[in-house]
Amino acid sequence: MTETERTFVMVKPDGVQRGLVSDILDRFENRGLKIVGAKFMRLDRELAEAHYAEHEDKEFFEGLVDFITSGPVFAMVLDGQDATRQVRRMMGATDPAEAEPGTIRGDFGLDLGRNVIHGSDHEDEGANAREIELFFDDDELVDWDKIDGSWLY
Ligand code: RTP
Ligand code: MG
Repeated sequence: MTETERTFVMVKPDGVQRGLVSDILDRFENRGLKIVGAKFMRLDRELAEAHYAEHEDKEFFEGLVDFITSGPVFAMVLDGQDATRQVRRMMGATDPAEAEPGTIRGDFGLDLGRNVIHGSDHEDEGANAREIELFFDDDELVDWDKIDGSWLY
């Protein structure tokens, strides 16, 4: 059986406002990533500050928290082979101006602050587990197998 991992992904308020949730989800499902959790929600400041704690000393932190709490988000947990890194590749560079066409940010991102999507950092070991735990209770995640689990993952 192929080894898989879980990763945390979130369509940001700009992506929700622009009606991009289904397109983004489509890309991940088509890529073979399996949904194990999903939640439409609005972050309060406490959750937003905890989520972006690594940036708390940066000058853009307040604006980032303002933005991410400004409207609903679509949070999800995806499972797949090398899922964290693959999601980051599909998202593209942080700054949409630098993101390759064909990536989510390259196709939809407006600017650095409104870049449509968040995914756990694959270079930060533990980011996945930390973010999944921050956003989801254990009983909100579903452990399930695709019908032919020997080659579909
Ligand atoms: P994210 O955490 O949102 O998935 O984005 P990322 O890993 O690609 O980028 P990160 O460095 O973690 O930055 C988090 C978010 O902060 C905003 N940002 N603004 N200089 C700036 O004004 C600046 N730098 C980063 C971006 O919206 C970025 O997604
Ligand atoms: Mg980040």
